[in-house]
Amino acid sequence: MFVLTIPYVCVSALLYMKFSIFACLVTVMASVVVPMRALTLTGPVVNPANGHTYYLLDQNSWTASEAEAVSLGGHLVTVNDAAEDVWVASTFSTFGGIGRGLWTGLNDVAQEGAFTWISGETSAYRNWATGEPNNHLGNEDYVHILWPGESRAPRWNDLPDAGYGTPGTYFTVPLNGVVEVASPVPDCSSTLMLLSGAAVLFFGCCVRQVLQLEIDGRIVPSDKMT
Ligand SMILES: [Ca+2]
Ligand SMILES: [Ca+2]
Ligand SMILES: [Ca+2]
Repeated sequence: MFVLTIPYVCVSALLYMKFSIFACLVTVMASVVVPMRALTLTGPVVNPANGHTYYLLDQNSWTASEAEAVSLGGHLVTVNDAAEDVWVASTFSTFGGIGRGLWTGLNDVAQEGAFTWISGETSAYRNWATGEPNNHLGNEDYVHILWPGESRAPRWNDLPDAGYGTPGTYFTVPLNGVVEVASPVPDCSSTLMLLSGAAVLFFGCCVRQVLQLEIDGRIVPSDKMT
């Protein structure tokens, strides 16, 4: 009954009261907030070991990658143990057939030598490559997993925010952020709830217009419509 009432009210309004469906649709569209997502190369990918969701970002600086990670609802990955370390490297480091350095959330930007995870987690797991972290030239505060082909891969190295050479690269090697989101990705039921909310808003908009026109006495009989 409720479902049948919505189109009846809206169609009636259209036929008899010069109702502006365009204005109503604009109102509904403006009310349904679609979250903006950063560009990703791949994802979401679920790690079966912890149920977390991961994304591989396009090559970028560590800071820009972390900003993208936040927009996706997470942070650059916190590598909690060897199992997650292996899974991240094997899943993303050769995506598209290209060897990639992978930004993690580990950094010592706040205090030199005191590495912390940007997520706030306190995992003590580390997998430094031989000779790292070396804070080369006093300007390396951001940690990545070394790319396949580097002799110490897949161990870890500290780099400047933008890498070296073209920003977001280690000269010819792309540096890509890996995002970890602890919360599950919205499923179809969430989408249905969103659409249901839009339908309710549309219905409310129609009723409001009808009531307003009745109050204003601006109802136009069908035989007077032009
Ligand atoms: Ca993790
Ligand atoms: Ca440093
Ligand atoms: Ca280094």
